Amino acid sequence: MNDSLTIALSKGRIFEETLPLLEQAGITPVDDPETSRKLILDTNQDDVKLVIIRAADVPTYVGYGAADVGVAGKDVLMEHGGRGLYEPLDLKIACCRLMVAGPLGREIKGKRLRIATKYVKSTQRFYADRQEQVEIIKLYGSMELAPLVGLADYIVDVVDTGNTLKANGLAPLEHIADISSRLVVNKASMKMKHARITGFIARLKAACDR
Ligand code: PRT
Ligand code: MG
Repeated sequence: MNDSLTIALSKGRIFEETLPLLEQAGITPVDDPETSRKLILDTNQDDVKLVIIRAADVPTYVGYGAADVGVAGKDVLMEHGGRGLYEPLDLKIACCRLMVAGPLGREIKGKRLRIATKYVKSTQRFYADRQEQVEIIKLYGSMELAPLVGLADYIVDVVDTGNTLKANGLAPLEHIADISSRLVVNKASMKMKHARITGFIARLKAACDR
């Protein structure tokens, strides 16, 4: 049986923070994705490959089985819904908070709030739970700009240090969820490559607990 392992990762903070965990699990990439143009990276193990994709695409690749496992932020998983995926391990990396943010001290009363975000589903759920009607404007990035130019009253975005908000005259206002990155596993791979994948999960878990 083919027991190869394909691991989906995104460039940037997830790659950087997953790398030490992979190394402790015995997997070292041969190329550096920040300098290589390759989208499929070889590792020190012949039958282990890394595929480098956009953060928001990781659940899709793993859900369809194009990668066996992957690392994705909980923010991304909450939007995706998790179809076809197991989420066996909190890697406790790339930690941040999903927040409502906006200008301090602005009184908005008597009208329907406009919220700009790329996290449409999480935003819908948050305001629905509070039985508040809001208008959600879908953006793909630079959410901080929206309240500055009158596109929206507030934004929903992930916040780490809060420096980006502050630099734009905004502040975190309401906490929606604590976010960290999770290992996700394709459900069919888990069945077909059970020993391989449970072994991989156990080694990653040991690395996280260290
Ligand atoms: O950047 P790109 O458009 O390619 O994709 P992406 O933004 O989805 O990927 P990436 O690599 O930026 O983020 C991957 C994952 O890292 C996210 O899904 C989160 O789970 C997690 N994470 C942790 C963060 C942050 N911290 C974070 N600070 N993702 C984004 N940010 C943004 C934040 O929104 C702000 O604009 O980084 C900026 C700096 O944050 P402050 O608060 O430290 O100023
Ligand atoms: Mg980003």
